[in-house]
Amino acid sequence: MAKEMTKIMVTGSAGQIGTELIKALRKKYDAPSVLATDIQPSETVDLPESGPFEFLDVTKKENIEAIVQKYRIDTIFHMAAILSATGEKKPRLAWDVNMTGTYNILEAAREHGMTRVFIPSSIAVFGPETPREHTPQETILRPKTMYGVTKVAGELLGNYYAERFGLDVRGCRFPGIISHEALPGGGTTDYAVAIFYEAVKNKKYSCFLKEDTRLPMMYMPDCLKAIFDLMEADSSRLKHHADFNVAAMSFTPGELAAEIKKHIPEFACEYKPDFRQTIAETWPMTIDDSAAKMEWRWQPDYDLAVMTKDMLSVLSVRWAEGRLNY
Ligand code: VAH
Repeated sequence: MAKEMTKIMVTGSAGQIGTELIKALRKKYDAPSVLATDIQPSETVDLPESGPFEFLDVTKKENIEAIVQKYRIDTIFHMAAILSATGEKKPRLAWDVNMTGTYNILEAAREHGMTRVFIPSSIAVFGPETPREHTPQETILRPKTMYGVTKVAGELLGNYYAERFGLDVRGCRFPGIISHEALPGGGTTDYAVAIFYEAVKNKKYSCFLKEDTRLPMMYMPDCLKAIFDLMEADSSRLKHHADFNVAAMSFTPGELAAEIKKHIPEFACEYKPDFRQTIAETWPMTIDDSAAKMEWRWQPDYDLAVMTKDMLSVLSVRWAEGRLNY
């Protein structure tokens, strides 16, 4: 009988995915059994009051141990990470949080015989030597960012714990994620979040990537669907562990701007590439996610048109009600 996910902990709960993962987990599981944690103190974290919160610095093993014992955690969604752009400005911080943090989480899960651990990976594991069109599941992983280095190492560590210790570690290589809850947090793909806020508020945006920079992207509801589908998949069907390619759509800033203009005709976008252009050009343009489709029936629901309509409708209402907070 597969062990159940009953006492759940989410790290990085104030982050872009964590913010919405907490709400989705508390909706699906028993809310008091879903513990939100983050390095930001509770008073600064806009988390739903529907469940427990603890301050957690994942680089401190003793911090994790105390919380895991206090709440008898059996499942961890380890979302705490420093993303690509911030990681290039603060590589030591990215290494400490992404590597020491992930090692500490895996060790705690192993020592406590936990049911399952989710560790997100990223298309940032790929580099300029990787085929950029229809990037394969098995291919060259030579990233050119510290974030990418930590994500490759995180996948390898997760796979090691799965094969050496039998720990049920699962993870996806997420593309850029777009959402209307948490504000952009230091990612190279975050232009695709900021552009919506700027379009609603100012009807214009200055993009830090070139107009024709194609990147794989995914709307938050599909990101959450991938996490739930993978974590609830029958383990006997899984041949991979912590490194599934997943895809939903691929677009350029120019294509996204054109889609926004269908709803806001006066919207204007200019392009002023910065250091993040160099990062983006080392990443894939499209992804082959056939392994995820085969092993756990992955299937996205949102494309560029549907996502754009949804993002603009949510943010326009928030702007009209004076709640945009951007
Ligand atoms: C970043 N949003 O830009 C993250 C993501 C594929 C990129 O991992 O760093």
